[in-house]
Amino acid sequence: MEKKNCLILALDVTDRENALRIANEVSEYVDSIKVGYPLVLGEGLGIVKELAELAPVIADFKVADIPNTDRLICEHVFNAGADAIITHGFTGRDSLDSCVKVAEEYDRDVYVVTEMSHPGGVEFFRPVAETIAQMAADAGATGVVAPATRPERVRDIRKIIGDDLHIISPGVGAQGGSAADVINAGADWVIVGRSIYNSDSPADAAMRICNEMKC
Ligand code: FNU
Repeated sequence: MEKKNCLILALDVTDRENALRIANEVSEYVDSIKVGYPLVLGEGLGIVKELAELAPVIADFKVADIPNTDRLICEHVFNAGADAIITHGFTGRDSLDSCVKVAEEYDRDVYVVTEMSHPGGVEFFRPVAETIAQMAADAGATGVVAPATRPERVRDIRKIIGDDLHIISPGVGAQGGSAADVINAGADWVIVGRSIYNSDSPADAAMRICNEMKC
């Protein structure tokens, strides 16, 4: 993904019409559009191809299965036109290796969740986040997902993965995180959903976040 605005739109609306309207309105401000279960379960995987005409698509399926199932999921998602996939890491190195292998075959990207951004994200992830980050680096992932709600954790994770891997960071706005703070802590991109798609003017909301980050 090319870094222009350091902003990724989390497009968690559930219908095609709204999704395409919002994506069109904000496309000049975002480097990528992240889709997940809400939109894909609502409209089907075909929505990925339509959105990919506006910006590269990250498929946030938090893949978490055995290597063979992970492989099948990644193949489907990349064939559908996604540029990148988000996977979990707690399933272990063999599962992650399977996703990275498919991504290499398709020349696409893999991001691994280290510690989630919501309050419950500390319960089980906190003790293993650094180990997962190290595994992501060892496995040759493109980058990791780390919480904008805890910039100090983004700093910790950056120390582990070094400068080669990217950090994409959700939790800005609706979850309480600040875009500027987490970019200063070492994130490459912020991921923002509700603060943009629930705004009366998604384009203005996206522009304000870009101005705040001065990326
Ligand atoms: P918004 N997301 C997240 N925290 O919020 N993929 C994580 O730790 C994580 C994620 C996603 O709060 C979440 O599913 F790994 O409305 C949603 O799509 O700005 C987006 O990031 C945040 O949306």
